[in-house]
Amino acid sequence: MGRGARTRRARTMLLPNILLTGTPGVGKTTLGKELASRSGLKYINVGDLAREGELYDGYDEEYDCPILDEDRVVDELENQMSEGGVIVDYHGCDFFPERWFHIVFVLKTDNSVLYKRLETRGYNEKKLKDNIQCEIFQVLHEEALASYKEEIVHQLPSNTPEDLEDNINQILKWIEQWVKDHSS
Ligand code: DAT
Repeated sequence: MGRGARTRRARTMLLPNILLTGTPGVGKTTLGKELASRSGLKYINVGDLAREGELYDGYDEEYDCPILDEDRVVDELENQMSEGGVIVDYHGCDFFPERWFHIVFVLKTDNSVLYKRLETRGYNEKKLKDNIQCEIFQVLHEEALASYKEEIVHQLPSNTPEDLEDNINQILKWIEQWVKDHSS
């Protein structure tokens, strides 16, 4: 094999796309950033992306927050997602193309722990109650199961720093295996 062939192969190394989802406050950002720094994958926070690009479609008066323009978010991410190697963090998952993700993690946190985290964020009573209910009814787990193949959807406990470390190590191992399985 000549040098050219080797270089070409190195450049086309495949990397997986990972979706981190779950109720606000379960630890998606914390896990996503740490995972990115240890794996070399790129971390994208969809909430931040929308804010920066003003990817909104109106305002929700009841929930007092802008409404995400899902189509524009998908358009904005399409190129990067088709290259691979992206960790996406968002508290919703039914509007992304199913083909984007090789694995989906739904983080879950005990109610009392989540309540304290959201209280610290200064959420008002309604927002606190809605988010705790979202967690109790496993809304994001159901949404993930309805949107992706069951076998790629995994729940991860996210209560303690030990959980965080376990989750990182488990996902790093998964990435390593995925890369091995997809290299020729
Ligand atoms: P999300 O991105 O899901 O909204 P976050 O990463 O901002 O959540 O985390 C919310 C808060 O909880 C933040 O103060 C960090 C803390 N946290 C996250 N994961 C944790 C864990 N496994 N153990 C203890 N605290 C955690």
